[in-house]
Parts: sequence; structure tokens; C-alpha cells
Amino acid sequence: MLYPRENEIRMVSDLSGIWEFRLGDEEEPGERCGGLSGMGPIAVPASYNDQKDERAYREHYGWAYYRRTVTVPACWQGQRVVLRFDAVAHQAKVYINGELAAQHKGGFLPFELDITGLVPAGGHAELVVAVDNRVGHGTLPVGNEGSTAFFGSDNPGVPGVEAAKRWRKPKNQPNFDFFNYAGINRPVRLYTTPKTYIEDITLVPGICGSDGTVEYEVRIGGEGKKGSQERQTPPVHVSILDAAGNLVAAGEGAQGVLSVPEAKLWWPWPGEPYLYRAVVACGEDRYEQTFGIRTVKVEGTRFLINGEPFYFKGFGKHEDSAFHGRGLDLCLNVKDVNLAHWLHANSLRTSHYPYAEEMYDLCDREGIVVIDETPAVGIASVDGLNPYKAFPIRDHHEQVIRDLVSRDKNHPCVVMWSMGNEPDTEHFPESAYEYWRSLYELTHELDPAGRPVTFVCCQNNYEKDLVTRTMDVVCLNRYYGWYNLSGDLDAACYGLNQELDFWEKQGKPVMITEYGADAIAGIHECVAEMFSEEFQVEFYERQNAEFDKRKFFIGEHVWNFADFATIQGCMRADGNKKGLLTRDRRPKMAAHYFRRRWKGIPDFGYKG
Ligand code: E8X
Repeated sequence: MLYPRENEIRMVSDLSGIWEFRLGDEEEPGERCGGLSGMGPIAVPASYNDQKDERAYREHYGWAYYRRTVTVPACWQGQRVVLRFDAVAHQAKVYINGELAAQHKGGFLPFELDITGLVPAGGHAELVVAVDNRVGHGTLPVGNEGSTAFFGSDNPGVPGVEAAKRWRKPKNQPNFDFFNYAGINRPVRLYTTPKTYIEDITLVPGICGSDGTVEYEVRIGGEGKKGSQERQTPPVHVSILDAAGNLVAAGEGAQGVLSVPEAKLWWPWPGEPYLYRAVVACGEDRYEQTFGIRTVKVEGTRFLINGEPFYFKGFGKHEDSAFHGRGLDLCLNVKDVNLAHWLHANSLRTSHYPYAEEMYDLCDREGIVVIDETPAVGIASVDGLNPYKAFPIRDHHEQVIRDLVSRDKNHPCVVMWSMGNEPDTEHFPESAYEYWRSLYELTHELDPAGRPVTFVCCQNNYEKDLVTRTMDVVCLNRYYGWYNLSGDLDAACYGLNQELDFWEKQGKPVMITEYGADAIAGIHECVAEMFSEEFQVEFYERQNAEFDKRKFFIGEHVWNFADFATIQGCMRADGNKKGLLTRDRRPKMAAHYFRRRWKGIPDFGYKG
């Protein structure tokens, strides 16, 4: 799905601003929705949870309603008009003048509807968006449902599930460690195309000696769609421009392979992340897609970018900030990418969901390598249930992977797909193998560029886990010395090395995608103990020394880039404090430690 871009043909109208809003309840809105009352102001895009200091906003469970008037300018007459939502968490129903016009499940990928016939040029319409924030066994991310997991005690004073059903109103029970921010978290736009339009563009770069190659495919939609009755598909022209706007290659036809002489490659920062533009024309329509010429490949235990062995230095993070919640914050994205440079980091994982498209564009131009992750987090056994049999998530998970690859396939910064985070691969190993291996094969089929595919494995019995070892890259989340062997870094290093010995035999590249310790900024001790900044540094110093001894070990992603909001709990002091930085981006001692460490580690050839 192409990102809305204004040009000499296409127009875009951003609907960001102050809309009307009110909380609803669990009753699902039907085919009609109108006449809403009791509305108040809400900023779009942003999560609604922190925009009003009321428990109902923080702990809402069910539907909420957004409303505004949309206008289609008269000068758009004769154009196709599309309404696009970049992300609405977690489920949306869209009403135009009270009539249901679209619905979408999934809170982190775009969806759109053609409103040409619904709102005439020069006309207005009432737009209502109903948003459901509930998570459960059928959503990604996964929520617990009526589980005893939250009570976990047979103390007579603590109610069990049956008692809870009687007196406790249902609430979200996220099976994931980030606050369940919800709402219209990313921009909403109207945009136009001609009636025959460029529907999608796929660009697969390659390297041939000193030349670049670009295998392209353009899909045409609307009246000129291949085989449509209305009219023949107009000819397709593709021009490749370099960063200075010089024409370096051109071709005719909806698909083909172009050669770019003496190509400048896309390299991770501090190399040059060189970008080209593919200018596509078909009939009246035009669209420009930036891309980079680079290759990605796993060879033995090495992760090659442009044929060179890459070492991941970076972090998992969140789309998370005060007031905006999970809402798009362009200023924070720029600051975070500049902080990545300050840290001498070269990569990040979009934990635990696809981020806003604007962040990938930024990473493309700033040379930050991205592991692109789905929202499949929390697929874990609860109350003895086999999630792969009991949870109705498989079809939705496949759709999410299809939409993720379709949206992000042209980004040079995206070098690997992560199908999910910390699923249960230990208690039902055969079911886990069937589930994840088939999704692995689907992901490979969907990506024309053939990027490596993985998922991120949680602290588990790695000998029982049958599927992690079959991924292109083994991605481990390990917390030796924190969640287990707590505070004992000698034992932690022993346990870590026991496991690294196991992985050494698998012949796969291995990276750590999460390791870390909560450190509450300002707590300091001469003798480092848990929750102090000194312990967080020692935790990393000791474990990095072990990673440096392993040739097959290709990267270190800390957890987390910055402190972030979670649901309240006895193990969360105002959220998760494993950040190298505080939530308002102030460095802890560990940030200065990694800035020194990563400055001394090259992006390429660190492990030979
Ligand atoms: C943590 C992280 C959490 O924030 C992240 O979303 C997923 C968790 C560690 C799990 N990984 O809790 O800080 C480790 C479980 C060990 C029993």
C-alpha cells in the first residue's frame, strides 16, 4: 500500500487536529452510528488514554467514538478520493454520514476506503470512527481473558475467576509489557488519484559488479486495471533518479529490470545511506518511491549487508511518550534517531509492533538498520492452554504479515522480518514448530527481496524449543542476572555461557535482541545492586565480555532504548525502567557506557 504523497497530480489533505470524542462501552456499534452526544475534544493523531486525567480514560475497556466533518474540495471533481488511516488501535469501524463504510482489525498497519461515491466533490460528510481497545486471545497483541493469571492466589480474600465474574467489571489484561494505548494513533488523510492509478510499486535492488540493478513491478488499479472492462491499461514508464535528480535509468512496461551504472549503495550510518527515487508514470498518474540499492544475506553465521558481515549495535524501543501515548510524535522520532547516532548505534527492532511509516523513512535516510516486527506478542500458554490450538489468531497473524511486508517492502532500512516476540515455544514444542515454521515460509514467499526471517525467542528451555533454531537468525531475549539468578552476575555469566555453548553447535548467526536490567535514574551505589545505575552498567559489561568471545554472535540489542509506560504492577515502578535513557530521553550511566563501547565496535567485520 503506497504512502499518501502529494505531487503535481495527486492531492493530500491531512485530517490531523482536534476532533470530538467520547468513551463508549462494550456494545459493538452496528451498521449505523450517528447522533452521538456528550463529546469532548481529542487530539488526532495520539492515544486517547493520557489526554484526560480520568481513570476511565486510562482503564477503558471497549469502544470509543471519534467524530469530525470532512470536506471534499470542488476542485477534486473527477478524481478518485481515498480516506486512509495509518493506524487505529486495535479495531476500527468507519461511518460516513452514519453508515458503516469500512472496518479494520489490527492497531499498527494502515487501511483505506474509496469515498469517491460517498462524498461528492464540493461536499461535506460526518465522519465517525468507532475504536475498540480490547485485547484478548484473538487479537495481536494478545490479552488474557478471565484468567486466574491475575489473581494467582488461593488466599480466601483474593477472588477466583468465578467470584471475579460476579463482581469485577471486565477489563483489559494485556499479556504484554507495554501500556495498552489506544485510539487514532497515526495520521488520517484524504488523498486523490486519477481514476486509473498506480496502486502499488515493488522495487527489488541488487548489485552486479559496480552497477546496481532494480527489478521493478508496478500494479495499476481502477479503470485501467489489467483486464478491466473500462479501458486498456495505459503504458507504464519508470525513471530512476539519483540523489541530485539526474536520470540514471529508465524503462517501459509494468515490470522489468533496470541497470544503474556505477551505483552508490545504501550503507548503514556512519556510512552513506544513499537513496534513489523511482518515478513511475501511468496515464495521468505519477508516484515517486524512494529506495536504496543494497543487498542482505545470511551466509553461514554471518549477516551480510552488501556482502560485508554486519554487527547489530542497538536496541528494542517503543512508540511511547508522555501525553501522546503511542501516538505519532515526529519530533520524538527525530530526537530518537539522533540519540541513536549519539549512542553510535546502527540498528533497532520495531518492538513489539510495526512502527509509523514516517520512522522507516527516517531510518532509510539516516542509515539506521531495522528489524521489522509484527504485533504478535503474548502468544503464551495460560492456565495450561495450548495457545496454538486455543487462540483464534492464526488468520489474523497471516494477514498482519501480508500487510506488513506489503507496506514496508521497499525500505532499504528493513533487513529482517520478525514474525513476533517471545511466543511460547517450550510447553507445546510441536504445535509451536508447526505454527511458526509455516508462517516463516509464508513470510519468505511474500517478500520479493527475500530478506531473512526470524522471531524473537524468550527466556526458555532452548533444548526443548524446536523452532527457534530453524530461523534464519536466532534472536534471543535473555535476562540472566535479572529475572533469573537475580543480582548474581557470576552465575548469570555461567548460565549465559552454558546456553551460548548450545547455540555454537547450531551453525546459525545468533544475536541478543533483549537483555537488560531496570535502573531507576538517580539510584547510585558503590556496591552495585539491582535497580541502581551501576548495576545496569555492570550487567552489560559482564555479559558483553562473554558475547565478544563468540564469533557466531552477530549483534547486541539492549532492552530498552528508553524507559516506557506499562500496565501497573508490583514489578513496575511507574513503568519499565530498563531504558538506557529515561522516558524523557535523559541518559543514565548505561547510555554513556554504550556510547563508549559502540564507538569502538565497527559496523562491519567485528567478528571477522
Ligand atoms: C521485560 C521485557 C518486556 O518489556 C518486553 O516487552 C518483552 C520482557 C522480558 C521477558 N521481554 O520484562 O522487561 C523476560 C521473561 C523472563 C522470565
